[in-house]
Amino acid sequence: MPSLDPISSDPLEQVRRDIQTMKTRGAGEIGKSAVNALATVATNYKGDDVAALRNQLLAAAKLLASARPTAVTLRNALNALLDEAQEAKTAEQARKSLPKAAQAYGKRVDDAKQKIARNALAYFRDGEVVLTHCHSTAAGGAIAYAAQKRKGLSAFSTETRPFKQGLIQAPALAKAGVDVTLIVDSAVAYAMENYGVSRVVVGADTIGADGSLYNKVGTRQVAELARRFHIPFIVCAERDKFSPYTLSGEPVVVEERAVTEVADPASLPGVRIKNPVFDRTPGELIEAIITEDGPVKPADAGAYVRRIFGERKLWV
Ligand code: RI2
Repeated sequence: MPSLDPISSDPLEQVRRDIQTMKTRGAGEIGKSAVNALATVATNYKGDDVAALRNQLLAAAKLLASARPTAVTLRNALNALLDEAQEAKTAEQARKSLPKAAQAYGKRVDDAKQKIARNALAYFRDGEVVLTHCHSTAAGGAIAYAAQKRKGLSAFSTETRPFKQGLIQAPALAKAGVDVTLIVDSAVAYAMENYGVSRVVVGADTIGADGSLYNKVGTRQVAELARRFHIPFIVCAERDKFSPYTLSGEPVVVEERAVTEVADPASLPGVRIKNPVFDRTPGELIEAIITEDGPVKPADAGAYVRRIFGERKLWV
């Protein structure tokens, strides 16, 4: 991981830093903060040269896109705002339209999560015992909604080492009224065998055109175990989690973060540490990806990505 810059007085740099250090985290929230940052670049621009403003926006978007490499939401969100800047005929128009577009983007993401929760309901029965991994607002929202509509639903939330997002997910589920139990990541097989887990629900950082899922490291292990125990595995993800870059075969970059998130290297002389924070789950282990447009089968992911993003320009 690149070394951290000192606290910056530049608001754009601060947004980048907050994303990189995971003060702002969760793919959807990262996208929202990025569009708001670009809107601020536009409103802070005092000149009347729209081309110069567009160049500033592109440079800002490239800087923000570098903050975290895996969740495609970040680049999808930036591309949407850069499209908007392209539409503006004057700098004044861009100053007005970008904040509106950023606000609309945030609303679209929030609305999408509500639709996903409704679309996912068909996958939950009364008495369902759900297991989830990491903190995903899309997956968490679907579980919370199902708990309202289905009798006796309960959930297991993994701790999610090393960043422990399970300590965000579990209390968020409890707050939403879900009967939730926290387990360590290595207890997943035990929970599947002994606690009656009947469905796995996770979020997504990126979904490739081949239907593979990039999500918090450990998701693949959960999916493999779910297959072993014949437990269906679904993903809750807005459109923006699908990657148009993968249509041309561009590989998804898996972020490796500072090893100090895992352990203090000084306390482990002679030991090398690695910290990949996402992994790839092949589509064959996934029953369906629940989007705001309804369920998408992994085998249909390519057609879906083409339909949503086919003609869009990839600015960053
Ligand atoms: P929502 C998170 O990544 C998790 O991997 C989670 O599944 C994904 O973002 C999606 O989150 P991180 O930022 O957009 O914690 O569903 O590394 O909230």
